[in-house]
Amino acid sequence: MTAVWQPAYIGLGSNLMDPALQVRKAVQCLGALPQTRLVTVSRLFGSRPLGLVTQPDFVNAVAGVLTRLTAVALLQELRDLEAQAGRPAVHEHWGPRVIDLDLLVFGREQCSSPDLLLPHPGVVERNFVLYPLADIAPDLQVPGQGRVRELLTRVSADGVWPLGEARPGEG
Ligand code: PH2
Ligand code: MG
Ligand code: MG
Repeated sequence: MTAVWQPAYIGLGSNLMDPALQVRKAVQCLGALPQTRLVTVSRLFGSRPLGLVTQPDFVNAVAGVLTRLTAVALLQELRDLEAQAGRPAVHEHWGPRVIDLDLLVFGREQCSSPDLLLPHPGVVERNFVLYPLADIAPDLQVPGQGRVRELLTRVSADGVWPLGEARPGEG
């Protein structure tokens, strides 16, 4: 455990077994993690699957927490939550999943060990990460990458939409 409280951002994704419910349940679980406080949660977004195209649409969101855990300890907690939610330890790469919890940003840490990449490479590449992140932290400086609102201008808005609003192209 580190002595100071660190802000961390966690990406949530699901495309199986009532994805919106899976994401909401996972958010509740984040709020119950040891040495951790849930601070803020983005809206839920629908998103077209990246990777295998023959899988259901995803629901994605991002949560912001304050934690006294280390990045490695928090990552382990996220893996435990994934397993509790019924996600098999071995699954198809880029395939469908009940819940995916990715540690996106942890304080100002930058790390590229085989186990832990910080910031998560998906932050700058994936609109289904950046749109929810911009919902709660547009001014966040992603270590080594830039400010969220600027990163957002580099990705397309294609295939990501706030849930509850009409899907683009559907009027
Ligand atoms: N996660 C994946 C693979 N593809 N596509 C969307 N839209 N959202 C995701 O969270 C996602 C994905 C693997 O983690
Ligand atoms: Mg992921
Ligand atoms: Mg993951």
